[in-house]
Amino acid sequence: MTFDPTPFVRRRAHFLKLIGDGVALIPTAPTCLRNRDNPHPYRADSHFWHLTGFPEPEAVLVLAGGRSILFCREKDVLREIWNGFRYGPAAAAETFGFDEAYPIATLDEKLPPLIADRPTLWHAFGLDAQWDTRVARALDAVRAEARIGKRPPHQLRDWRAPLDALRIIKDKAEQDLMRRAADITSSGHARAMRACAACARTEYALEAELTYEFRRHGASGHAYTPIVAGGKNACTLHYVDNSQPLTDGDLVLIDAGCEFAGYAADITRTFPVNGRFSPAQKECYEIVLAAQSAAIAATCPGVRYNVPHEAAVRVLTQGMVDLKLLAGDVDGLIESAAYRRFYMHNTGHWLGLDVHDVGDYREAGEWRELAPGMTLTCEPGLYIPAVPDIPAALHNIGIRIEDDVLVTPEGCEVYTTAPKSVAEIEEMMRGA
Ligand SMILES: [Mn+2]
Repeated sequence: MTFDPTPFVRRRAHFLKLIGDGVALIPTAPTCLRNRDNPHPYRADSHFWHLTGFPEPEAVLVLAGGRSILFCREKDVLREIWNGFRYGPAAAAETFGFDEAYPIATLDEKLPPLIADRPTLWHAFGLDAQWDTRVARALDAVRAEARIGKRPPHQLRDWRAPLDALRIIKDKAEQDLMRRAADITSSGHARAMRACAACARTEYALEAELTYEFRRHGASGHAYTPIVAGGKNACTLHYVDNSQPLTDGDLVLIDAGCEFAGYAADITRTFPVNGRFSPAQKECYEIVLAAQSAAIAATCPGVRYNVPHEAAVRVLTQGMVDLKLLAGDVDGLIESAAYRRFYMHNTGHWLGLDVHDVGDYREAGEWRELAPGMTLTCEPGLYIPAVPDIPAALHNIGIRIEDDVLVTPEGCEVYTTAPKSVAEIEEMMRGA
């Protein structure tokens, strides 16, 4: 499959226009050791990836004067025998559509003339202390040439604000990749349900089913550490040990998503270990499902970000009253935030290259209006602790249902399709 640089070239052109006669310096992520000389699998920085699609470490994108310039590793026959293919500057420029490309070893020498006499330097302060130092050195090198008429940029700005604003709207190419990530993740969750019904009766065995399904469809792996939480573990919101046996009669909550071509999916499903919801489990589940339906129905352009959350909270709070978890009138319980005892998180977040993607949630003090191309999760939940004032049948029930939603001109599109209704889940598990 040949790499198509078109969407990346288009994004760079867009950003170049935005910075005018400024210069932007955008490095990719450093490699990171796991222990001793053994690195974590490499992943590019999301901003750098969004503008380049270039997968190698030790690379920097410079945008200046309408041109995009890559600094990257040189070809190296010996290193390539050990660690694999490198593009090298010439092939990188050709393949990824850069106007110029140079060896990364020449960066410190080439940077001062690139930034000299430009009014604005765009740099992400504090993202990487070593990189901050390197940029400061380049600025000092320009200042040292003041007497021959060179001027350093007199305005320093952070490129994260404008790039985040670009990234929050997903273009067509991104929508296609996110749909693919969602499809793979949906089949991973379906596989975990079938495996649970058939034989896999530990949290880690279900995690393995997800990993298998993600990798065999070409995803690079998990987009974030998966949560496979049986029984009361589901009430620990960020439980990631995934180390326990599953118990017949309990629910199991799985929050997992693959990463495909850099893009995250993020699905949560909750299902009975033995394949049949108990009456109490079903009652709770239907409340969360109704809350999610209300939130998805409220997701459309022009609506403020908090509106789907408030729709979910209303349904959940009514449900808490029906379950006798709370007493009082729904408006009052929402007003006093009493519902937070059983629903303590928000109903969603932006989704994209990062699972908790970039982009402001508020603008000028107001929740932001949704617009076509924005992509967010919808994930209401209900978490009931085992305490004496709560009926025992409800103890340790933790439920979350999460799907990935694209805002469209007409309303929204739900990307994710893993079995979700009680009937769909029970049928999927019966078939196993
Ligand atoms: Mn999520």
